Amino acid sequence: MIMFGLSCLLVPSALSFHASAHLARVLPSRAGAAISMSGDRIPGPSSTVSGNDVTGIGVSKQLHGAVVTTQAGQTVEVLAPGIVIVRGALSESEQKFILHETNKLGSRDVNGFATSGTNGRGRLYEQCKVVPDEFTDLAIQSSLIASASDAAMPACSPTHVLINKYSTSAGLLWHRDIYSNDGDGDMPVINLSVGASCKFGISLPIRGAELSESRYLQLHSGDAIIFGGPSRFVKHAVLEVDISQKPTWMTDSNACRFSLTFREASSVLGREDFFRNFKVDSEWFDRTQSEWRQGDALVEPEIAEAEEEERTDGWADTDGRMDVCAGARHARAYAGALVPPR
Ligand SMILES: O=C(O)CCC(=O)C(=O)O
Repeated sequence: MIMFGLSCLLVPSALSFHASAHLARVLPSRAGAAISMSGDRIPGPSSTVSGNDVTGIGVSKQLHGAVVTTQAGQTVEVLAPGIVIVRGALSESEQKFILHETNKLGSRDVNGFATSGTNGRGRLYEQCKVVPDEFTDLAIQSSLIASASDAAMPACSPTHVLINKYSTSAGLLWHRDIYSNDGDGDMPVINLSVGASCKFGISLPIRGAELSESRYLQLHSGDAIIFGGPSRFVKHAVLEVDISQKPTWMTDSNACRFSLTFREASSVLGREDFFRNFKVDSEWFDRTQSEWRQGDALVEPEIAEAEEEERTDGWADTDGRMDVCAGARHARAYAGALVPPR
C-alpha cells in the first residue's frame, strides 16, 4: 500500500509566498486543528497517516495509474502526467461551507451569478481575494496533494476563481483552456466540485502516440480534479450533470452542482469586469479551439460585434446556450452564435 500524508506535504520550492500564506491556514485544518470558517469549527481528519510514504516527494513521483488512499479518506489517482483526481478532497463541513458562502456570493446585487446565455448555469468570476480565503486554501491543499503525487504537476498560487452553478443537466462542451484568463504558463487548473455529481470527460494522451482517448469520470461532491504541467491544455468537458445524485445534506429544492475552478492568471489581474462580461462569436470560438497548438500563446478574446445579450445578476435561468468562464467557448454547441465570457 502506498501511503500518503498531508503532514508530509512539503511546500514545493516554487510555491509562492502567497500560497505559503494560505498553507499556514489550511494544513493545520487538515491535520485536525481545524480552520475557523464563519465562526464554525471545521472538524479535520487525523493528522497521522499510514502506508508507504509517497509524500517524501522523492518517492511519490511514480504514481501514474496508481490509486492512493490517505488516512483522511482522500483517494488520489494520477490519470496521466499532470492530471490528478483527488476524491473526497473536501470534507462534508468544507462542502457545506462552500455551498453556503457561494450562495451568498451568487446573490450579491453586483457581480452575483451571471446567467445570460448559460443554459441555466450561473457563472461568477472573481479574484481569489474577493472570495473567502478558505476557498483558496482548499484549492491549494488539493493542488499540493496533486504535486506531491505527480512530479509533472507544478505548484500553484491561484489568483482567480470561476464558480459555476449548474441547476440543470446541461454541462459544458469539450474545450481546452486556451484563453488569456485561463491561467499563465503551465500552472495547474484546480477544479473543486460541490453538490450534485456530473459526468466529466477528459482526453488522455495515449503513451507513445500522438493520439488521445476520452476518459469519463463521475465527479462527486468534495472531489477535486487538477490539470497542469504537460496536461495544462488537456481537452475536457462537463458532459452531464445528474441533479438527482446529490449529497444527503443538500435539499431537493436547492439541488445543483457547483464547480469552483481556480487559476493562476496574474496577467489578467484587474481585468475581471472584462472577463465577466465578454462575449465572442461561435465561429471565433471554434476556430481558436481547433487552430490552437501547444506552445502557442494564450488567445485574447475577440469581442463579437453582435448585439449584446442582456445580462442579469443573481441566479436565473436563461436560453439554451452555454458560455465559458468564463464563458465564451462552451456556448455555441448549445445553439447560440454568441458566447459569453470565459
Ligand atoms: O464546471 C466545471 O466543472 C468545468 C469548468 C471548465 O471546464 C472550465 O471552466 O473550463
